[in-house]
Amino acid sequence: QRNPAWWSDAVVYQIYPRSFADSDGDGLGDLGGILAHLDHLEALGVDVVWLSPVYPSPQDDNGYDISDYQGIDPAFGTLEQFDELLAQVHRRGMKLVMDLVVNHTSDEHPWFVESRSSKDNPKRDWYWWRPARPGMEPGQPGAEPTNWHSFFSGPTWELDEASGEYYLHLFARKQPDLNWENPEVRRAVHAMMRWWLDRGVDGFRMDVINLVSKDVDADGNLHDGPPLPGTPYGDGSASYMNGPRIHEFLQEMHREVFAGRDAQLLTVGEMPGVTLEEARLFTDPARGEVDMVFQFEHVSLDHGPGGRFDPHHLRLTDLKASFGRWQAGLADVGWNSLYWNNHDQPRVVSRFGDDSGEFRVRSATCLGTLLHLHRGTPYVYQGEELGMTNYPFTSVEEFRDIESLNHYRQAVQQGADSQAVLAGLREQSRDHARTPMQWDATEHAGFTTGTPWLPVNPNHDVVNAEAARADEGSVFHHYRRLVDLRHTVPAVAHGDFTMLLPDDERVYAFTRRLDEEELLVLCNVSGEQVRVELPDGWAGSELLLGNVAGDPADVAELRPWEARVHRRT
Ligand code: TEU
Repeated sequence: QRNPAWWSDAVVYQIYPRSFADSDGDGLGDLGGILAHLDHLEALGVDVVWLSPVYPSPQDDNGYDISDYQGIDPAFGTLEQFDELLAQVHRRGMKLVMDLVVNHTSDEHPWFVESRSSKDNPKRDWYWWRPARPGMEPGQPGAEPTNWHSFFSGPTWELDEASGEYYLHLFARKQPDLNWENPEVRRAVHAMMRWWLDRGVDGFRMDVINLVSKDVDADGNLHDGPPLPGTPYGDGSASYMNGPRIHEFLQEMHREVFAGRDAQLLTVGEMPGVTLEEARLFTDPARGEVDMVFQFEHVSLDHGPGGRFDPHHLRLTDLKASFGRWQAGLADVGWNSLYWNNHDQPRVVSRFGDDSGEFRVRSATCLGTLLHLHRGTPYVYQGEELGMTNYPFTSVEEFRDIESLNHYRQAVQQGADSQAVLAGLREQSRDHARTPMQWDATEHAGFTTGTPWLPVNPNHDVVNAEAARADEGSVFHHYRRLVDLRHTVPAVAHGDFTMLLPDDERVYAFTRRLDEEELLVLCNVSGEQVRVELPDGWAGSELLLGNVAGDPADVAELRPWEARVHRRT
C-alpha cells in the first residue's frame, strides 16, 4: 500500500519564469528573479521545483516553442546562471524538474529550418510534410492534408509556399510537430534529455507527450476526423491522442534515458484527453513509462459544449465522481498527480471558490485542503499559495495569450458576438495564471522595477507574499501546513481513499486510512453553514488541521468554506 518512490510524499511547485520575478527591470521574469526568491519556496516547504521552459525561443507561445533545446534564452539568463540555480535548489534540499517540449519545436529551430529548406533535405522527414489534398491546389481553401482543427484555432496545417507542401502543427503555426516515426528524431530527443540529466536536473514534465504518436497508415496517410459543428474543421484527436505507438515510444525513452537513474527522478507526462484506463498503463511502474500523468478530466467539468471558452458552473457531485474514479482507478497500480492550477488554467479561487473579500482566504484554503488530502503528488502553481485570483480583464486588447487571441479572432470571424466571446475569455483565459507574481504591496507588486509584460493584478495591495508570510491565518501558511502534513502524517501520502457523501452538492468529504490511522477530511465547498451526516466514531477525534479559527462545536457542523482534517487511531 505504501508507495516506496521518493515523490510519493513530495509536493511540487511550478514556476512560470516570465511571471515569477524580474531581476533586471525589463518587465520579464528571469533566472535571477528565481534565485532571489528561493527563500519563499523553502519557507513553503516544497520538495520539487518544476520550471516552465527557459530555453531559447521566439516566445510565440511563451517558450513552449523552442528553438534550441540545450541553452537558456538570453531574456531569462545564461547557462551558468542556470547551473547556479540548480546548485542553489539542491543546496536547499529541493529538486529541479525541467519542462520537456518535444511534440513540436519552434519553426526557428535549426532542425525545422533545415527540414523546410528543400524536399530532399535529410531532415525533411523529421517533421510532418504533406502535399495538398488530392485534386486540389496548395493554398486553396480546404486543401489541407486533413481537416484537423488546431488547439489554437484554425487548421493544423501551414502551407510552405517554397515547396508547395504543408507542415503539421497541432498548436501554433510556429510550433511544427516533430515526426516521432523517424528514429533519428527520437535519438536526438533522448540525447538532449541525457545532456540535461548529466547536468544534474532531476526529471521532466513532458509537454503534451501523449500526442507524439500519430496514427499514420502504411502509405503515410493521416486521416480526417469527424466534423466539428459550426466550423469548417474536424476533430483529429483520434489520430493523435494516445496514438498507436505511444507506449512503445515512452518505454524506449525510459530505456534510453532513465534506465539506471530513474529512482532519483520524477517524470510526469502532461496528457490532454488521457483516460483512466490509459493512465493505468502509463504509470504502472512495471511497464517503465512515466511516474505519473497530468489528466484533464477535473479541469474540463466546467466546460460547455463549445469547449473551455463556453464555461458553465461546476457541480460538486461531478467533481467527486471524477476524482473518486481516479483515486480508485490508480489505487492498486500507478499514481495520481493532483492539481488545480498551472499556467494554462484560470485561478482556482476565482473558478471554483469565492474570490470576494469575505471568502477569498477561506475558499482558497478549503480548496487547497480538498486537493492536498487526496492520494497523489500535489502540484502548487506560483501564486496559488497566496490565493491569487483571476485578473479583471475588460477588453480583448489586454490579453497576450495566443490561444485566447486566436480563439477570439476565429469566433468573431465565424459570427459570434464579440462580447460573448470576451466573456468566455474573462472566465477561462490562460492569461489569468500568467499575470505577475505578487510579492509585496509596492508598485508592480515587487515583480519588476520596469513595466511588467502583463499587468499586475490591482489586488496586490492585499494579496501578496510579504503580507501572507506575516499572517499566520493566510493562504500561504495554510499551504505550508498542508505540505508539512504530507511530510509528517504517513496516511496523507499513502493511505487508501474512501469517498463519503457522493450526492452532497455542498460538502466534499472522504476518509484516508493507513494501518491503524484514519483521517476524515471535510470541506464545505459553499458559502453557507451546513450540517452533514457522518459515520459514527468521529466525535471527539483529534483536529489535525482546519482553516477557521476556533475549535468546532460539533464535527458534523461546517461553517462557510470550512475545511478540516480529523484523525483517529
Ligand atoms: O498544453 C497543452 C494543452 O492541451 C492545454 O492545456 C492547452 O494549453 C490548451 O489551453 C487547451 O485548451 C501544453 C502547455 O502546457 C501549454 O502551455 C502549451 O501552449 C501547449 O502544451 C503547447 O506546447
